[in-house]
Amino acid sequence: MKMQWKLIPTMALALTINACTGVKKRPNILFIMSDDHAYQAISAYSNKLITTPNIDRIADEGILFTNACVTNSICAPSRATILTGKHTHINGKIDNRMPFDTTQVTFPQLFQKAGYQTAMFGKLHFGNNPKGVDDFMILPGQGNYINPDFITNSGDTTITGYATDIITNQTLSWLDKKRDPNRPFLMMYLHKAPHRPWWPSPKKFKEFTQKKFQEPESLFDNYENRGTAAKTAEMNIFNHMMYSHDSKIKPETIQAMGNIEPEIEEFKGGFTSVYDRMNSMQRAQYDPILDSINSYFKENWSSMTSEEKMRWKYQRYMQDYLACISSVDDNIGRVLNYLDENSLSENTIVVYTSDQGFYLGEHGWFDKRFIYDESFKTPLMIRWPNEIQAGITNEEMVQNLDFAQTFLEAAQIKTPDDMQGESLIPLLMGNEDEWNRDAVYYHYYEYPAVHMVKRHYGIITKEFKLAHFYYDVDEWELYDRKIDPQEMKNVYDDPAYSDVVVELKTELAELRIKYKDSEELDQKYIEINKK
Ligand code: SGN
Ligand code: CA
Repeated sequence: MKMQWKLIPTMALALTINACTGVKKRPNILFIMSDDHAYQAISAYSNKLITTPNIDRIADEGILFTNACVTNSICAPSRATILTGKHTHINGKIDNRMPFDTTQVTFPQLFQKAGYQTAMFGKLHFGNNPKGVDDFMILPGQGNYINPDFITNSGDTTITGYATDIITNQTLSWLDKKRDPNRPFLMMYLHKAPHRPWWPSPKKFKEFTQKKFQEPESLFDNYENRGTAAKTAEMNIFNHMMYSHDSKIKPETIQAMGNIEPEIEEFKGGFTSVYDRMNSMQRAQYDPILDSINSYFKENWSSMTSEEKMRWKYQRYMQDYLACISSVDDNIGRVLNYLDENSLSENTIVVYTSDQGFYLGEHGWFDKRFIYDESFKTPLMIRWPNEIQAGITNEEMVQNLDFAQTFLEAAQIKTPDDMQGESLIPLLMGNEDEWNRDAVYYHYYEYPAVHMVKRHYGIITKEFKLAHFYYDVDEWELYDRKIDPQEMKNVYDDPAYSDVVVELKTELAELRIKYKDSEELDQKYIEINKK
C-alpha cells in the first residue's frame, strides 16, 4: 500500500507506522491561541514580567520560535490568514470590520474531509458558523470575560463563570466525552484573554494587584526620530487608556471626583458593561479589590504628576493583563495534564500562539497594529514528541501565514496550490537548510479607526525593516534591527543607508508581486472602507 507521506518528498517524519496496515498514524492537532498575548509576557521568552510554567512546557518539550510574526497585526485578519493560509489582501479580511468571505476554503474543512474529527472552542471573532468544525462553541464577536454568551451548533447559551475557565472546561469535556478514539482530532482551543479590558478572575485579581512590575525602557517615549504614524497613534497609556474602562475605576468614583474623565462615546459604560454581568456572589468577590483600587485612586490622583499617573496606569494595566495570562497558563496546564493522563501527548501536536503581539508599555503604548516588533512578532511554540527534538529554538522568520500548510503536511493532507505560506515541517525537523526565506511581507489597513494607526506595508529581513505609511501621509521608515532593536530611530533619510533603501525597495516590490498585492488593491480597500 502506498503510504500517504510520499506525497511530500521533503518530509522526513518518523510517524508511527501501524504494523498491520503499514499506514502511518496521523497526529492529533491541538491548536491553542490566545488573544493579544505578547511574547514579552511568556517566561519561555522573557522572565521580566511573569512566570508561565505550563506554556513554557510546550517550548521545553518542543520548539520555540523567536522570530515568529504575523502578516497584519490585528485580530480577525490574523485569524483569517491562519484559516486560509493567505494574506489578508487575498482572503479579503483586511481589518476587523470587513466581512469574512465564508465561501473560502479554510484548513479545518480540509481536515474534516480527510476524516479528522474537528472542534473549536472560544474566540473566533467572525462568522457564527465556522465551517469545517463538527462541534463548536464560540464567543459572539469579542465575547465577555464574565458569564459569557456562546454560539453553539445547537443554539445560543450563556454560561456562568470566567471565560478562560469555561473555554477550557468545554475543551476538556469534548476531549473526554465526544472524542472518537478511532479518529485523529483537530481541536482549536481559542482564549479570549488577555484582550482588553483585561478582567482577571477574582483570585488572580487579588493576587496580581499586590504586585509591581518593571517598566520598559521606552515607557516615556516622545516619538522623536519616528514618523507621523507613531506620533499620531492613539494608544499611549497616559493619554488613551481610560481610568474607568481600563484601570477599573468605578463610574461613581469618577463622578465623586468631579467627573475627572470625559466620557468617550466608544468607551461609554465600559466598566459597567462588565460589572453589570456579575451576579451578587461574583460582585462580592470583586468588590473588595475594586474598592481598594478606587480608594487609593481617589485619595492620590489629584496630587499625582503626569509622570506618576502614567506609572500608576502602567502598573494597573500590567496587574490585570498579567493576571489574565496567569489564568490562561493554569488552564493550559489542565489540558496538557489531560493529554498526559489519557495517553494522548505522544501523538498530539500542541501549538501555542497568539493572534498577534502586543505593547506592554514599550513606546508608551498598549494595543498592536504596527509593523514594529512588539506587535509584529507573536509567540509560537510547538510540541510533537518523537518528531520535534525537545528544547530547540529557531530564529527563522516564520509567519501565521505558514500555519495551515504546516498542519496539513503534518496530517498528510494535500495542500491547496493557492495557499501563500510555507510548511514549517523542515524547521520542526531541524532541517534548516531546506528553508530559504529571507524576508517577510506585512500589510496593515484598519485606518481611520480605533487607535488611529495609519495604513502601512513593508518588508522585514533579519537585519532591517522598511515600511511605507500611506493614505493621508506618504512616509517611509527604515529601522536597523541589529543596531536599534527597540526601533527608536528611523534611518530612512540617513545617507549611510541609501543602498539598503534601494535594495529593500526592490525586494519589497518583488514581494508585492509574489503575494499578489498592488497599489490597485491598496486603493480598492480604501474605497471599500469609505462605503
Ligand atoms: C476593541 C478594543 C481595542 C482593540 C480592538 C481590536 N477596545 O475595540 O482596544 O484594539 O478591540 O482588538 S475595548 O473596547 O475592547 O476595550 S482585536 O484584538 O479584536 O483586534
Ligand atoms: Ca487580538
